[in-house]
Formats: sequence, structure tokens, C-alpha cells
Amino acid sequence: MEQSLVIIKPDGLSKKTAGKIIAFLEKENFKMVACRMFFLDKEKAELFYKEHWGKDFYLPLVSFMSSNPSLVMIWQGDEIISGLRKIVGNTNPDMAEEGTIRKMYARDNRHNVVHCSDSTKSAQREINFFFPEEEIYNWERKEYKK
Ligand code: 3AN
Repeated sequence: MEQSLVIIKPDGLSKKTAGKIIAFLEKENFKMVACRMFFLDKEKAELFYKEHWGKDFYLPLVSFMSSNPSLVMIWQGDEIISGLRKIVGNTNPDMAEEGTIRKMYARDNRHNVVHCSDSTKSAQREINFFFPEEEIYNWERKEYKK
């Protein structure tokens, strides 16, 4: 079963879109397996986005991500990585398809409300970055009451 890190970014929380974004993911039948509110300070944000180091948007991105807390989660489901990329939409909301989360709620390619992993490899790195294994819920092992 595939997993993705999902971050509701500081703008997503301040616009009160967290519930709507979570509802989107639930509608797709994906399951949340971990969740915490997390303040990415400057150092953490720099590390998290290190692959973008040196790009013109790197420092403003770090500064935005460390401006307020985020809601950091792990979601699980069949082919969740490609599924999420589709419902989250293009990095730039002007180019995102109608009905996608970013089309509806994002302001621009920095303030784009949500992050999701772009491959299984980056999902693993991102999940390890935020969550120790014991904080990840195993729905298979425990009884799931509907
Ligand atoms: P995505 O989040 O769509 O996977 P990435 O991984 O290419 O996009 O970029 C990570 C983050 O960097 C984006 N979510 C966005 O906040 C920021 N970003 C990417 N490209 C730009 C850009 N051209 N200008 C400003 N911010 C950008």
C-alpha cells in the first residue's frame, strides 16, 4: 500500500481550508495514518526543501513555510502518489485543472496550500523527516470500525 506525505501549508491553515482538503482526500477513499501540527522553523524548512537550494524561489519558499505552523500528515491508499498529484493540481494554480485543490484554494505557485510527495522515493524521505515509525498508524493490524 502506497503512502504520501501531505502538508497543509501555512496559507492552507490560515484560509481555513484544512477541513475541505481533508474531505477531498477522504472522498478518494485514502486513509490518514499520521497527523501532527508542525512549525517548520527556518532550518527545518531549508532541509526539507534542500533539493531546491539555489533556485530563485528557494529562500522565499523557506521563509513562507516557516512563517506559521503547517498540518503534516501521512495518507495511504492504492496509487496514492499519482492520485494525489491529480487532485492537488499543478504547482501553479493558474495552470491547474478546474476542480483541483490548488485551482480552488491556491493564490500562486508559492502560496499553494498543500504539498504531496512526487514519488515513492521522496515519500519515504519526507515521511522519515517528520514521523518516527511508532507515530504511524497501522490500519491493517488494528480493528477498523466504520
Ligand atoms: P510541487 O509542490 O507541485 O511538487 P515542487 O516540488 O516543484 O512543486 O516545488 C516545491 C515547492 O516549491 C512548491 N510547492 C512551491 O511552494 C515552491 N515552488 C516551486 N516552483 C516555484 C516557483 N516557480 N516559484 C515559487 N515557488 C515555487
